Amino acid sequence: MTEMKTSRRALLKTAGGVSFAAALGAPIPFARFLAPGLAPVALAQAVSPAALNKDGLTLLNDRPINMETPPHLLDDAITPATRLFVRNNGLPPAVETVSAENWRLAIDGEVETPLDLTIADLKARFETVTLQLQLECGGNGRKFFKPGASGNQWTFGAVGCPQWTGVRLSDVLDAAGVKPSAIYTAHFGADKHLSGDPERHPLSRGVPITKAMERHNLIAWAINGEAMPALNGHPLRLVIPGWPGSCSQKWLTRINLRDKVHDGAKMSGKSYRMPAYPVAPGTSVPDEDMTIIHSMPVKSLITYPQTGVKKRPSSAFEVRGHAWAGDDDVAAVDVSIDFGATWRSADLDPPDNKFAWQHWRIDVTLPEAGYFEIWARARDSQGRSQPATTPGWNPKGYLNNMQHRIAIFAVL
Ligand SMILES: Nc1nc2c(c(=O)[nH]1)N[C@H]1C(S)=C(S)[C@@H](COP(=O)(O)O)O[C@H]1N2
Ligand SMILES: [Mo]
Repeated sequence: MTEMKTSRRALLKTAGGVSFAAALGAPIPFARFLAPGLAPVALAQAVSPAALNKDGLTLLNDRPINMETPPHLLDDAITPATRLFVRNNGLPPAVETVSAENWRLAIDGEVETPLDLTIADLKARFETVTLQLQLECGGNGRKFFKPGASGNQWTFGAVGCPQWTGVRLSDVLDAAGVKPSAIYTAHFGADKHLSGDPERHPLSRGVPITKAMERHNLIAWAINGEAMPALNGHPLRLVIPGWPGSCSQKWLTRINLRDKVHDGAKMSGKSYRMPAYPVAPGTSVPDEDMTIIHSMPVKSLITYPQTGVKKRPSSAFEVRGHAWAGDDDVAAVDVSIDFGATWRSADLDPPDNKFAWQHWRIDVTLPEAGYFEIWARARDSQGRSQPATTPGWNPKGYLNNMQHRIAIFAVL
């Protein structure tokens, strides 16, 4: 009976984790009759992106909360926290239960000395670094695969590149003493499984130890110099740039080093895995033929102008955006205004630091009045470039790095 009450109570919460009663500022005498999943109408606005301090994002799902950013709102060189997408697999810890002062991070498993650290310990014992690091969901672009895959129907906006402040994951692992037997990390966070079952994790992924020791991975507590938004992992998260966002555990409480590939939630089956060989769209692929995604592929976004706007023919305007390439660098960005028949290369900046996205710009003139599209195509340092349409179909719709196209009307 008590157990039923607890899980029932867990359901009586906003998607942000606050209890309905607390959010309303009033008890709910008939709470026992409120159907699971039915939010009080007085809170109907509470799940709007603006109410969650997310500026202009598109809400894809509110339990769990998932929001993406329209490309033109990603025009800043450094993504503002208010415009960083949100991808939750479960229910974030209730805001009132999160205290940065009391937060603990455990480092255990295949280490010489297990550590139990507060955020103050992290700041005192390790060098604080600030890096601009890209974060992209492995399912970004899922919407465009045919046949479609279940899951959030991300278009282009499950990506961002803010500045993160924290300590290097490798420094912390070094302090714990990585045993030669450690081959994989396992990450754990304080969010809850949607079922309310405390034994189940919504997400627990990891990376090979060689990737974990890469010097740009951070255990971060700040975005752009400020505390992270609750939905993006406050007070502590991992940032493992270049790999699927799911490797970057939010509300980080524990990193366990393992002597085998981690088998936590969403590590196995079809999750964050690709067929080991190309398959025809719609193929049912046996689990044993699925391999774990490592680096994300090369990709670019046009962040200015906004799709659909009007421009004057025969007068130049700037087109700009960003490009990134997982573990690699971007070597070139080309732009086409004639549906891919001809391409011109854009000016491309080097990254601010390794794993920051790279800005590009080009002046474009539309020759006459009418409908045009602007296409952008990035190429990485290994010569791989973005396909015009969806790349290799896969059961869960990952790694769609097709070119971004925008519509422009040239009007006299
Ligand atoms: N604890 C926890 N960490 C998590 C997730 C989650 O559901 N729970 N989602 C992951 C996924 S799939 C992505 S893409 C990124 C998204 O980070 P963001 O919400 O800050 O944009 O967080 C990752 N870290
Ligand atoms: Mo993700």
